[in-house]
Amino acid sequence: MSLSLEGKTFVVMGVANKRSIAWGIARSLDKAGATIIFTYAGERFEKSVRELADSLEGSHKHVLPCDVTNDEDIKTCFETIQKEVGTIHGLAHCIAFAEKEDLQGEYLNTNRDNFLLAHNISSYSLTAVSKEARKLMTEGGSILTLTYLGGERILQNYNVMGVAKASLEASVRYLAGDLGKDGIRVNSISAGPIRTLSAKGIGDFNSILKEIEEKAPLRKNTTPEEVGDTAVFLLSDYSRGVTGENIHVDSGYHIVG
Ligand code: NDP
Ligand code: N5H
Repeated sequence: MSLSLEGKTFVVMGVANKRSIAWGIARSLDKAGATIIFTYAGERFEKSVRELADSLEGSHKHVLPCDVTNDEDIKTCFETIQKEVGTIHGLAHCIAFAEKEDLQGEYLNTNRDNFLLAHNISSYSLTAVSKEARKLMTEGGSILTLTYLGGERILQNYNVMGVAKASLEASVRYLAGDLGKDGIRVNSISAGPIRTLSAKGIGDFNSILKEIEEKAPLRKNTTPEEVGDTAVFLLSDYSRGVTGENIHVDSGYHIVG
């Protein structure tokens, strides 16, 4: 067994730009020799995702639309993959959304529509894409999603996203329970804060990063490369005994009281 992923194909969902955690995962997969299929939501990102895909060492020809709020989109996307590629060996789900107004103040003020939107995109979507991906994972494989510490404890301003991440983490366990018999593992990475497009406009992001530098056991912030390399481990057979797990790639911050 080797950590080479040559001959293996993975779907990476959620590259918006070069700062995206999904892009860190894609770079690590590319280094390991894997073939990557990219999916994006907004049309405005198609060109940039294709340019990024072309900038990698390997040849990654497939860049497909997939808005995870739309069942038809998900079905069409995976049918296209089935037709054009066939078997896949795993998937990295790097997608979340909540309305900006809900990422400040009191969680209590979240209205029903915004609660459902955050849960739809950030949690249910993992279940929806896993159902379609399973059909193409004829040799077994590994599904991965991204979560944050705010799903385990209250963190200021994370609010409805924390509740959605708790739901996502529970989904990881139930999906692991369902898919284990098909040789498919399901895990999450809980990443430390990384300055991405999603994190843009968060007022006190600098002070959050500073606190981690001061308090985390490793005294440094998390990089997309660190998340990418753990993703390669989870997507490879080296982690063949691991499922339903949440691995913190956060310089150890979550153990600090
Ligand atoms: P990015 O902004 O780079 O990525 C977020 C992605 O979500 C975008 O590519 C966006 O696609 C996608 N997305 C939103 N709505 C939809 C939709 N309806 N259908 C399909 N895709 C959609 O941010 P990150 O890399 O930071 O986020 C990736 C994941 O990492 C998220 O789950 C986030 O919660 C998690 N995470 C981030 C941390 C951080 O500090 N940055 C820490 C811990 C976890 P598009 O732009 O095309 O709409
Ligand atoms: C405790 C914190 C700080 C509070 C911030 C919360 C961030 C939540 C993440 C969600 C995904 C951000 C989000 O939905 C932003 C959108 O409302 C606006 N942005 C967009 O629409 C852009 C253009 C697109 C690309 O973004 C998305 N998501 O589609 C948490 C931070 C310390 C860590 C963090 C940033 C965690 C995380 O989960 O991302």
